[in-house]
Amino acid sequence: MKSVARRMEESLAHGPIHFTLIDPDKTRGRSAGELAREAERFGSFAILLGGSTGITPEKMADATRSVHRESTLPVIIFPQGPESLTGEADALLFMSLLNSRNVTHVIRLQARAARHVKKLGLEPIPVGYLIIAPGMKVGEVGEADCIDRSDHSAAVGYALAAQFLGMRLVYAEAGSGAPAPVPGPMIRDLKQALSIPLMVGGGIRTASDASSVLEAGADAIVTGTVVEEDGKEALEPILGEVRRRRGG
Ligand code: 1GP
Repeated sequence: MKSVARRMEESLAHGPIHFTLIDPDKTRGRSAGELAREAERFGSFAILLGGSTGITPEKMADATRSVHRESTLPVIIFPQGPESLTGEADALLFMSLLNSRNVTHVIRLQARAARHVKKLGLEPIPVGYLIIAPGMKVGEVGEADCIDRSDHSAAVGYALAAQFLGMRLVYAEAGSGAPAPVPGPMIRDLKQALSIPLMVGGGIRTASDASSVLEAGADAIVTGTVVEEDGKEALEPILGEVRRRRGG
C-alpha cells in the first residue's frame, strides 16, 4: 500500500485537493461514514479527523472505522493532543504550531506523542502549522501569536522556515468557523515563496470562498464547519471548484 504522503503527492500533480474535516465529537458513529461517502463521491481527497473538545481515542477509532466501512478515503488524524491518536487511522498530520508562544505546542506535545505514534504504526506527515488571525478556538488553545492578516512577511518567514526544516506541507489556518478565509494576497505570497504544498483552512463556506483561495494558489483546502451547519450537500459546489481546476 502506498503511503498517504505519496498518494497526496501524486494527486497534487493533477491539481488542487480537498480535505473533509470531521469532528468525531460532533459527527458520531455512522454519520461519519455517511459524510465520508458523500465526500468521496464529490471528489474529496481524504478525511481529516479531529476536534478541539471532547476527543477520546475511542471516538477517534469509532469514526475511523465508520469512514473505512463507507469509503476508500484515507483517514488522517488532525491532532489536538495525545488523546487524538488511534492506530485505526492511516496517517496523522505531525504538526508543529510554529507561531505558538508556548513551546509545548511547538515541540513538547510532539516529543510526548512520538513513541506512541511509532508503536501504533501511524504514518506521520510533517506539517508546519501557522495560525492567521482571527485564529478562533485553535488560536486560543494553541496560545498562538496569530499572524496579522496583512503581515505577509511574517507568514512567509514562518512558512519558509517550515520548508527549510524539512516539513512536507505548510498549513495556513484562519481557525475553524472563521468569518473569512486566509486572505488571497497572503496566500499568493506564501505560494510564491514555497516549493512545498500549501494547505489553507478556516472559514471556507462557499464555492466563491473556495475559488478565491484556490485562485490565490492554495494546493489543498480544508472545510469542516460548512457541513455541520448546512449539511453534506454544501460540499458539492466547493468540490466543484476543486474538480474544475483538476480538469474534471
Ligand atoms: C480546521 O480550519 C479548518 O483546521 C476547518 O475550518 O471549520 O471553518 O471549515 P472550518
